[in-house]
Amino acid sequence: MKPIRPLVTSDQIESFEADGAVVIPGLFADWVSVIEAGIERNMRDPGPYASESVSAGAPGSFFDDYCNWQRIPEFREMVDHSPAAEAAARLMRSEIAQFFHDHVLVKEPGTQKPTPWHQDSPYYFVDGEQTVSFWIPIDPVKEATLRLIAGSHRWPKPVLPVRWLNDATFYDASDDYLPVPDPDADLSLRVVEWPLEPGDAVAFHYKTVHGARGNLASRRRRVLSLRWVGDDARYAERPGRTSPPYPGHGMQPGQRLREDWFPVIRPMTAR
Ligand SMILES: O=C(O)CCC(=O)C(=O)O
Repeated sequence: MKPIRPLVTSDQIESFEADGAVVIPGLFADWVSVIEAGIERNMRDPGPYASESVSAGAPGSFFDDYCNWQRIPEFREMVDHSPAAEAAARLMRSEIAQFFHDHVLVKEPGTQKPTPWHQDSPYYFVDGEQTVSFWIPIDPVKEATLRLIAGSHRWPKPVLPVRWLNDATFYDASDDYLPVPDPDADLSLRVVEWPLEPGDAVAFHYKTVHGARGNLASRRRRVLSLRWVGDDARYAERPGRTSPPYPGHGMQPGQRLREDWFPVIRPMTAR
């Protein structure tokens, strides 16, 4: 009998805790066609938050859209039935995996636009140490892969969030943040990045600083990110409209995210 391999090994959990990021080869290998169909449906029928981050006249396209899982059946399937919830709970060492949102990120061939270095948590209305996103490419990626600054999830202050289109400050109040780092110039920062195959995943903490190069390859770079929180996550206010905004959510600082909008999955085998 073949031994049963755990979804996420102890070594992977320890790397995730130490670096704020870890690669999990093949985690979604059986889900590539589902994700592909979902991305295609999403791009054919974008939602209200769909956005293009390449300026008019510049080469290529960087499409992103999020919060579509309730209307895109393939994404709902990923939330309910893929290994994501169980792997998230294990990585966060959490009883629960609560789904925050889906995010599609497609860089067409010939796109020079890099994804700016950023942390996700300053854009989000959630605080907590138990957080994880899975960045799942469905095309092979090398240079256009996700790049992350190891250990940045433990930095003492958040990094200034910026707008992807033009690098403008995301909130008016910008004093409480560290400047956006440039790890290609500051060699004291250690960048981790991996060439990936379709269905591999990079799991990373919401506070891990990350970015990506443009896509100068001859093939598309289609990615689905699935974002989760754990037991300690609480609603937090930010100095302006967050991304995603979720208008009318009605939550107060310190409350858990409402379960009717952010479903809680209790993976039976997670601990
Ligand atoms: O795909 C990219 O270029 C950036 C992805 C990202 O920022 C994320 O998934 O949080």
